[in-house]
Amino acid sequence: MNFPGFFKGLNRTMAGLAMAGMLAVAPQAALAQEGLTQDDLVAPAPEQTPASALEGVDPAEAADVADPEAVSAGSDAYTPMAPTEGKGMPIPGAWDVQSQFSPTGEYANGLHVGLIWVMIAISLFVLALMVYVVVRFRKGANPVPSKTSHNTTIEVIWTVVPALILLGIAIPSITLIAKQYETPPKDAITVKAIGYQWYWGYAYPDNGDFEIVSNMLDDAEARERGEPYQLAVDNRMVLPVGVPIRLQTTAADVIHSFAVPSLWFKLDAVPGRLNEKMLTINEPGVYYGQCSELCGARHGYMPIAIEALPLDQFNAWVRAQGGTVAGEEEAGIEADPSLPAVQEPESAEPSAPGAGAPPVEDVTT
Ligand SMILES: [Cu+2]
Repeated sequence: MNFPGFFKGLNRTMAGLAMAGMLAVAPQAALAQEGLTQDDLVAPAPEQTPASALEGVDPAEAADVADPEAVSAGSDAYTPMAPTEGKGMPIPGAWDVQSQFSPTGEYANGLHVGLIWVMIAISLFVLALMVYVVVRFRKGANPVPSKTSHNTTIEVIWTVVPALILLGIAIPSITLIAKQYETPPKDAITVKAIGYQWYWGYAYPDNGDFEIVSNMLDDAEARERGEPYQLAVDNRMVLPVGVPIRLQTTAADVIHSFAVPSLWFKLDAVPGRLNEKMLTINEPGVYYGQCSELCGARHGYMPIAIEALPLDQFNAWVRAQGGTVAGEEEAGIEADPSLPAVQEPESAEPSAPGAGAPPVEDVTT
């Protein structure tokens, strides 16, 4: 037996055990200093459903968890818009970020593309310098190397020029941050996205405070509707186009994140907190997203689908859901949920038939 080797091995083992012991003891020691026990730090466990049971939850059943009183039954008068292939959704084999359909998204994408050109220019410049040095100063062409070690002019240039480039990048970069935190104007339409395990609820506090529950469609249903599976939902979040939206997020159980890549929108939905960010959508369309915060067993199965409609069609949809449109109560006109939505389902183009004025009589005539 090789004794020195054996003892060396033993030493390592002992050192490892000692280290593990230290790590195990250290947290307790820290707690003891503050007069706490481990139990104080552990929140009382809420009533937990076993993970096996959660896996089997049918999305339709899961929807029952929400307050049924608050949930609108929806209306047959409204037919979901057909999505445009490749718009507002990921494309197989795509290299770049999704095309952007919000002003902030367009700005951010412009910065992204601009930065790529800056990187290409710098990379090519450095490559050219390296090729020049390798060729011009190789041993064969330059047998006696120069002993120059300082050149003030060049040193000033290679300090100042990169600093100016960074300054040039910082300006649009900080502008983008400011745009993303811009406060919505007072008259922005408030819509609230509520994360549940594992579906989304969309509340419209400015429109009679009804709530839509949105569950993922299964493969067959999504196919039938011509929508991408795992992005398609039964009830979409319907939003108006071209007006600022105060999009708020919160959650009922754990942290979720409301993210729609083609609208440059991502905001955590945290229980007990109300986060908000302004969103303006440039044009009608269907824009898909997903929960982007690991929230449990069915985290990957709570997609987001936003249907953006011109304001009059949005108002018609609101009425079809039994909601109210701001300003109409003052005019003495009751919102009538039985009125059909003024909407052309196949197209949300402003000139499309049916995309006319909302069903509101002019009371002055
Ligand atoms: Cu989630």
